[in-house]
Amino acid sequence: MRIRINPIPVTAAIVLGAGAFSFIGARRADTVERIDFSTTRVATSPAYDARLAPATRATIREFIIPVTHDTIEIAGGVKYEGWTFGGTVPGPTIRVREGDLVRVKVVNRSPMPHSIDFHSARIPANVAYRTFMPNDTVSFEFTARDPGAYLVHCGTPPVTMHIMQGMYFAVIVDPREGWGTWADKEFVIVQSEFYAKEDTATHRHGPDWTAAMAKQASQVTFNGRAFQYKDNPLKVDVGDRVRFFVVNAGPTFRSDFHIVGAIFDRVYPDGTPRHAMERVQTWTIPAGGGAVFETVFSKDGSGEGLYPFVTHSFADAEKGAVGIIRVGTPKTFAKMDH
Ligand SMILES: [Cu+2]
Repeated sequence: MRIRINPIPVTAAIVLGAGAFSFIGARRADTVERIDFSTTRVATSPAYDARLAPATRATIREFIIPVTHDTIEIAGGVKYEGWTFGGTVPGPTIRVREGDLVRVKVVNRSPMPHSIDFHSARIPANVAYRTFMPNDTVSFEFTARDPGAYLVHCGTPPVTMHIMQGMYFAVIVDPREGWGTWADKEFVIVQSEFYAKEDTATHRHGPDWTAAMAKQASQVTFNGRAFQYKDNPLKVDVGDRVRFFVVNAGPTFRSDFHIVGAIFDRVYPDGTPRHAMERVQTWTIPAGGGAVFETVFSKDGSGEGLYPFVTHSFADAEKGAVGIIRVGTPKTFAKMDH
């Protein structure tokens, strides 16, 4: 049981890292961490930075999330007029621990109404997830009771449009006692699809509603840009145990997550340790769902080399949902054709 001692007023906006975490006997004081998405941008060049840092030891988490309309790159050289949380697609990953108090303030800095929907919260949707106007804000808080890998998205109708425009990111809620296994590297991967059509005058791309209703995606991506990890592989070392937090934003397609040349030692559907499965080749994540995958690139197994990760729904992989994991520094083959 968590016991609060001398809680710090949230209005003080104190940002404390792990070094400032204090113990008093077996009890700990609440510490507050405030993260503003407008100043915490994820690097998107040369690829969206999929590496995931551990959660800090703060127990009260405040997030300020601006909604913006921004130009994003959904494939090499393909500029798209998107809608975002925090200026990137996907927005930054929120990582907290089971039991943390999560405070959210969303600021609408766009010219049209939007909203936010946290799948990780148990909360009255009509209040927290209401649509709000330009220059307005919405604030709510919830206790992260349920460990998992969750989707956050805009829920303003038509929801398909707001998601296909780029309004989503991942929330990771670590189990209170951890995942039970050590991970040398952790990555977050958000699958989503775009329905883009080009404005022939500006060469910029915008949404194709007819294509979206016909489920005719133009790109299917990992972390918002087609094929980006084919050109810029995720790098791990030989012997690493690697944990992937995979969230499927959709809006419509499923994700059949698979690593060519590896077998998942563990899969946690929904990212819940209670759902643990062992020795899995492929696992399907529904639109609006998430899962945690673990594998070991051991020397006597999936050792040094290149390992494509895909959605095994291969028509979608052909449209961009394929990347490479580079284990060690393989010299025998420089390219993979998957
Ligand atoms: Cu929206």
